[in-house]
Amino acid sequence: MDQKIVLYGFWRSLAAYRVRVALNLKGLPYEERVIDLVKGAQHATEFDAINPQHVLPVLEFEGKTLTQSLAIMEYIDERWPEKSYLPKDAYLRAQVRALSQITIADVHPLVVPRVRQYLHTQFGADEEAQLNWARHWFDRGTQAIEGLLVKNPHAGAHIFGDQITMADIAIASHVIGARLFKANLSEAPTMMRLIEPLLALDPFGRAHPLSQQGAPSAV
Ligand SMILES: N[C@@H](CCC(=O)N[C@@H](CS)C(=O)NCC(=O)O)C(=O)O
Repeated sequence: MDQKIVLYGFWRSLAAYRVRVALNLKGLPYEERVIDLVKGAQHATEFDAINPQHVLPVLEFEGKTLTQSLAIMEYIDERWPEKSYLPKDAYLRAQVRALSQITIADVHPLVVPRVRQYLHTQFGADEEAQLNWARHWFDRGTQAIEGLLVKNPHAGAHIFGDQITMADIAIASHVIGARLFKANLSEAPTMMRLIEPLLALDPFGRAHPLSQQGAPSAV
C-alpha cells in the first residue's frame, strides 16, 4: 500500500491551499504535483483519468483518490485524529461546517477559472469585468462572514475558542483569495483580527499560494 500522500494542486488554487494547511497542521509530509490551471492542464487526458470534474485539489493516499477540499479536510481529520480541527461537540462541528461552506460552497465556486472563462466567452466579460465580478462575490461573502463572526459567542484566539478549526482554514482561504483579487477587506475587522495572526503561523505560511512553486513574486 502506497503510504505517500500526493496532492494535485496549483499555486493559485484556494481549495488546494486549504488542503495544504490541513496536512501541515497534522504534520503530514506530502508531494505536490502541479496541474497548471493557467495552461489548462486540468483538461488534459491524463488528469481526466484522475478527476473527471477537471478541478483541483485531488488527494491520493493508499491507492485511494479523494476530491473536494471540504471532504478531503474531513477525511484527513478522521484518518489522523490527533490535533483535530473539528470540535467534538456536534452543534459546534455543524457551525464549523456552516461557516466553512460560506466560502467553500457559496463564494469560491463563483470566481474559479471556468466561471470567469464562461463569463468571457458567453457574455463578453473582459478582464476588468471578470475582476469586478469576483470582487463583488468576495465582498458579499466577507460581509456575511463578518456578520456571523461579530455575533459568534465562541471566539477565543481563533473562531471557535483556542483550537484551530476547519472554519479558520476556510476563512483564511477566503482572506487570501480576497487579497489576490484585490477585494475589500477593510470592513471586516473581526474577521481580520482572527485570521491575520493565523496567516503568520508556519502551517498556514508554508501553504500560502505565493509561497508555492510557479507563483509570481507579486500578484
Ligand atoms: N469545490 C471545490 C473547488 C474545485 C475548484 O473549482 N477548484 C479550482 C481551483 S481552486 C479549479 O481547479 N478550477 C479549474 C477550472 O475552473 O477550470 C473544492 O473545494 O475542492
